Amino acid sequence: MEKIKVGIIGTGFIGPTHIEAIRRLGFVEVAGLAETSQEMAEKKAAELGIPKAFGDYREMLRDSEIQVVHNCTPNHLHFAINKEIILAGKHVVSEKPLAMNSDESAELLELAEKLGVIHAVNFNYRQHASVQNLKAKITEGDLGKVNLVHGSYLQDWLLYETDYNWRLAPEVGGKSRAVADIGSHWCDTVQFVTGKKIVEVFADLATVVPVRKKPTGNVATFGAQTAEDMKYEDVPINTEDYASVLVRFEDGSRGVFTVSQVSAGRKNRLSFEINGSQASVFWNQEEPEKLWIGHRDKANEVLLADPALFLPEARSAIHHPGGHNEGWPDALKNMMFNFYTFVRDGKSLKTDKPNFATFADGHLSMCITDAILESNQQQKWVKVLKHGDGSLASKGPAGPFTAQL
Ligand code: SOE
Repeated sequence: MEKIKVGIIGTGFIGPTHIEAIRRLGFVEVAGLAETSQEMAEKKAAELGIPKAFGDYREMLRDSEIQVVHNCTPNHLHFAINKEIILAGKHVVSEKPLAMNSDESAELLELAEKLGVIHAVNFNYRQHASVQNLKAKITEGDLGKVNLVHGSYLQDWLLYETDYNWRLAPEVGGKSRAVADIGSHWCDTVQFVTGKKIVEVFADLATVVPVRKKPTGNVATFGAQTAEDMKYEDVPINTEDYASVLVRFEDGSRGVFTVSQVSAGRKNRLSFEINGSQASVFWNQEEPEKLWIGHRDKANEVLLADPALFLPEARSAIHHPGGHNEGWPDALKNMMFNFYTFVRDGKSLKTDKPNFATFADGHLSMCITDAILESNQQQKWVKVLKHGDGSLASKGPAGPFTAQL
């Protein structure tokens, strides 16, 4: 059988992780990549062993061999490039956030549905084997009624005033930083496991480091700075390093989460606790094989990920026997596997239920972010509205992308 042919736009931090996950599938081939210049594209294609290099992503969109395109560019380019991918009739996997605001994400969702392409947004944390198993457990009623959901997503890669990255500039990263970048993952994961949508928020945001020292060169996400980068200019920062958000779910249940990119020692700690009427659970992305299960009338348990102990619905998400721990790259591989089997099997989002986050989830995430920003500004509860009239009126194409992911 012919392999599905894929093109990747952007090869900073996240693009190569997509490429690696795709290559583990076996039935999908990364046929091309696009970068900011022909020279850069050829250099990256040689490094990553990809046959076709494009200095202009639009040329790649015109290549009839390419069936699916991954948008791994910086945030400010997501909307326009996603739109062009859809208009080129290709299936699309986009990095989050889908766009710069929920009007734009509404437009993308409507366009993708109209043109019938398969659309996915890379909310990868829901693809961890233990998270898939937890969803099945909650659906079976193991926790009873879910009453409370709380947790945090903490990182430390922006702790120092000398830490700088394109995500800090609102015109590139967007008007929300910590909420859009990592709060979006927390919300997606807990909405996925509980099966309940967040409908109202009350937020408090803060910029802990108000002025940063920007190196004169580009710094990739999680990238260490070298001696050559040591020339700085002072820049004022007006996106949040920190947020705490009270949330209400559609059935009236409550929750709260904190996000921070300035918490020393916390590298990529997405964690949540769910308290149900019969039992509780706690999960932490940095130790993804463990699910703590809390009881009132008997000893608490830790369920170590093990196919023999998982519910049948979650077994396809775990690939090794218990104790052979799986982690972040494996969750990303599950995301790609679920997307590409959907494409390979000729399924349609109109009739089949996907096991990956679609542009509908990406749009919901944008609506939550918009509501959080409004709540912080107005210091009151704000409803998560699916706003955006979805008008397909054209916004101009993206132009060349210049920042590094
Ligand atoms: C940076 O905060 C980042 O790379 C996010 O952009 C990713 O979505 C998250 O998975 C890890 O951290």
